[in-house]
Amino acid sequence: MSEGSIRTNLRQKIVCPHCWYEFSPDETLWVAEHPDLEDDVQLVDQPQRFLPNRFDPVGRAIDAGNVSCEELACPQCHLIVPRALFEIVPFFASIVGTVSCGKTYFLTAMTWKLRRLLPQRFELLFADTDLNSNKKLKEYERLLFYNPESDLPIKLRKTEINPMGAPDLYNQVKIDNRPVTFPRPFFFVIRPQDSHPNSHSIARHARAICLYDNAGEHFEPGADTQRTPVTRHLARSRVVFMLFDPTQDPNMRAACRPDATDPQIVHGPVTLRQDLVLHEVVDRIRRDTGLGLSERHNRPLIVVLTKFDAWCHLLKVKELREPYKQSKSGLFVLDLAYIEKVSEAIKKLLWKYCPDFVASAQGFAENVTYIPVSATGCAPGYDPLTEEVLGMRPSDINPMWVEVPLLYTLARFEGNLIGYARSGN
Ligand SMILES: Nc1nc2c(ncn2[C@@H]2O[C@H](COP(=O)(O)OP(=O)(O)OP(=O)(O)O)[C@@H](O)[C@H]2O)c(=O)[nH]1
Ligand SMILES: [Mg+2]
Ligand SMILES: [Zn+2]
Repeated sequence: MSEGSIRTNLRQKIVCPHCWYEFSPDETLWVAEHPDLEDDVQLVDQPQRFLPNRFDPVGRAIDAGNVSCEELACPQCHLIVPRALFEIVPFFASIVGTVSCGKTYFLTAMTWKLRRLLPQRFELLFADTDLNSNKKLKEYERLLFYNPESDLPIKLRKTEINPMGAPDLYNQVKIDNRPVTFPRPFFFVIRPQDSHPNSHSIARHARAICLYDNAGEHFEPGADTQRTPVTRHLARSRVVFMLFDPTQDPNMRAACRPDATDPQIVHGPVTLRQDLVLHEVVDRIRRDTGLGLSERHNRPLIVVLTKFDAWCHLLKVKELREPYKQSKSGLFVLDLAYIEKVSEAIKKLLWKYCPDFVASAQGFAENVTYIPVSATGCAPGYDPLTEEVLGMRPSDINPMWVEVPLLYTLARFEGNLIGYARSGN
């Protein structure tokens, strides 16, 4: 995308959200539009990518069939890079955790909530970068939150690990003639609306958010390789959301049991080593960023405790109040004092049951915050005959605090999109 190209306000360096290659705008490939220009050399059933030397009057590249083109692609992996990433500061976020800890439910509930809350309370737009992104996530949002059959229990599928079985979750490309599998990111833009105090400088304040929904197996030792670099976003991420599921921890489960009704605690419990996932993630970040063993990561680590509805009695509260306050201007700000008070209480609780996990988290990152969330606000059903944990009825779903991990990170660490108040309760 060199002279005569479509935009003038391009970022100097772009990071590909698929393969992590960093490139300059003039290395950008375009996607051919002419129907004869099929079969890209690195991708299956995709139009050719090309480095343009001709542009039309509005700056679109012209392909070898004389057709003006729209889409842009990465010079290394050839996958399409949304235009937003050429103009807006990227914000990569990693969601990490064991199998079944609640990553996909959390991601779905978070994006659903942010779409509504950000315009209503914060004068911010939260939107898909284009119509094609986020198909899978929108389907999940539809099933949980816009389902006309709201009394029929629904269960989101486990995140598939076989790329052949889930083309909507993975991209397979050839790089240097070798097949490589990348997880498909989800893309959103957050930007100030007209009435936001920073609406005059959208380019500086907006963020292009890239999120990844890995399968829990991807965090097992040996799962991230040159051919399957499925978690390399960790090194680029502005924040790591380390999901911790108290129902998978035997000590917390035992403490919960007297008052619990959730089948994940009462029946057929699953115990998984969440400390090992944290160690693996820390090792990968140290390896890919060159962070020394005695150094602490300078990006925030948010320990997100999932399924709060199932263990809230351990904290002796049933519900968390909304962590927002309305400022004099009418705009809402984040109540940091309250979020940090809750974080301290959760840290204390976790320390009681899993001191090794807390010590590892604190030893890894300079900023660690503990945030409880519930993606569903209710327990899944249970079939005693098959001993299977079932789904939830959409009409019972009522998420709690799912948006708080991202809003807290943006407010504290990412410029002036979201205001916050620290004092008082
Ligand atoms: N009680 C309760 N259960 C939840 C909640 N969120 C998820 N679950 C249950 O946890 C199970 C696993 O959730 P997923 O989001 O699919 O887990 P995951 O981390 O994506 O798992 P993988 O895709 O296998 O890595 C679901 O089937 C739900 O029954 C919640 O907020 N509360
Ligand atoms: Mg999943
Ligand atoms: Zn790439």
